[in-house]
Amino acid sequence: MKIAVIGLGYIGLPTAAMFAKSGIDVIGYDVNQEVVKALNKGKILITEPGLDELVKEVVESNRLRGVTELEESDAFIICVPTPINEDKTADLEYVKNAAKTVSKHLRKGNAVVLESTSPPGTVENVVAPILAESGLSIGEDVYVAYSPERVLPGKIIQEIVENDRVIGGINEKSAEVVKDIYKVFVKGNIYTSDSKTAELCKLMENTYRDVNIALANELAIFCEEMGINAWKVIELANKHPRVNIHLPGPGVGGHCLAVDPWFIVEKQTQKGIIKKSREINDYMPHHVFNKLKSLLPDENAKIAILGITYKPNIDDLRESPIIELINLLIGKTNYRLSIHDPYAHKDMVSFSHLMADSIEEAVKDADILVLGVNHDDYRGMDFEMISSLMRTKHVYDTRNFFSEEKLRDCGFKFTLLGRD
Ligand code: SAJ
Repeated sequence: MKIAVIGLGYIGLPTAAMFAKSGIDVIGYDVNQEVVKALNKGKILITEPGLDELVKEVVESNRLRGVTELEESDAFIICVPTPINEDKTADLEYVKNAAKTVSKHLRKGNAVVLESTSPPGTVENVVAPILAESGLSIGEDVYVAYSPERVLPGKIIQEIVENDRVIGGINEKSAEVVKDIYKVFVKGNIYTSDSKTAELCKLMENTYRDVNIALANELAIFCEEMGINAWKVIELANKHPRVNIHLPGPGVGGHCLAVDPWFIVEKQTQKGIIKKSREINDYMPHHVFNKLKSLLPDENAKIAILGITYKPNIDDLRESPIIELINLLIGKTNYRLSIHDPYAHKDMVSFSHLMADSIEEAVKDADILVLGVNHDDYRGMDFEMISSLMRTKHVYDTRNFFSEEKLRDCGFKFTLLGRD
């Protein structure tokens, strides 16, 4: 069997490598020649724990190779991005282009799988008609299915194998054929359904989290008005066996939770809680911005921000709420800013001149330290030393991460999102 993976990003590359590791002949196709060139040297241009070793191994054993022209294969797996347009609808250009490329190489008996997160109906109404241009009968000559990725960035190698998987076929035969393909490396259960159900299932997984986090954020804002600790409320409420409230914070980032719910909203005639939740979560950086302004009435103040990625211990800045906060501070105020993040490199941001090389440099002469993301690197920080460097000893914790007691012992004022 030979498998072609189209799109060698965070999902395509590990998928290609996993099939290759299972002994299958795999080609990886990407429109970006740099990615293909690197792959053929056994190298990757993204950061994901364990992926570099895995790719090196399968490239060296000639199981995986990068191509700039797609070739005939038995199965084609499309893993291209689905960005979001200005008007919050899905941009399906990459999916359409990938499907067009595949349709030129299709033969009877092939399978085509879409993994890209897409609005319900994409496989049936967008991908299948393009594949039909090959002249083959979709569902009979060519098996077509949707199979969403569910992996958590930072844990992809483990989760791609262990997580349960949903495969939604354009018909039953397609679902069964594609299930047999993924069986070679997936250890989790594989469930089959139709393609629209699988598409919406993927979107609802992330929407469930987004709505739940919006609930926590609404609670946080309410608790700040009431002087109640939202984190404590959630901790205690979650002792109930059927309650699982997520955590509040400065907003929701990443290319999944902050985007996928919109792919449902775009198809809804009656908008409701899903759209509202997106708005609540998108408001959170503004909430933190307003809080900072109220804490620091003098715009000569210096703000040190620690942690800017969209979640802890990864280098991904996509949709990061802290970047949004920084842009608000730069665009609308005259505060002096100093920013630190052990994962974000200077060349990844537009405000590289504000990036400090160390925590010490960031907090020097600052009037407030804002914790944006709870990276492990910030555990056990030496607050005695930090207090000697700051001009005003004040910490604003947006993640309930630091020990308030320890900070107060070092003479800090402590402000907690969701309480103060
Ligand atoms: N966040 C909160 N409160 C919480 C949990 C998260 O504010 O209680 C924030 C985080 O700080 C972050 C954002 O939400 O900014 C998203 O983080 P995440 O860890 O929830 O999710 P992602 O976007 O990294 O990955 C999600 C995962 N989906 C689910 O857990 C349902 C992953 O399994 C999916 O594969 C991925 O989206 C995707 O590609 O769709």
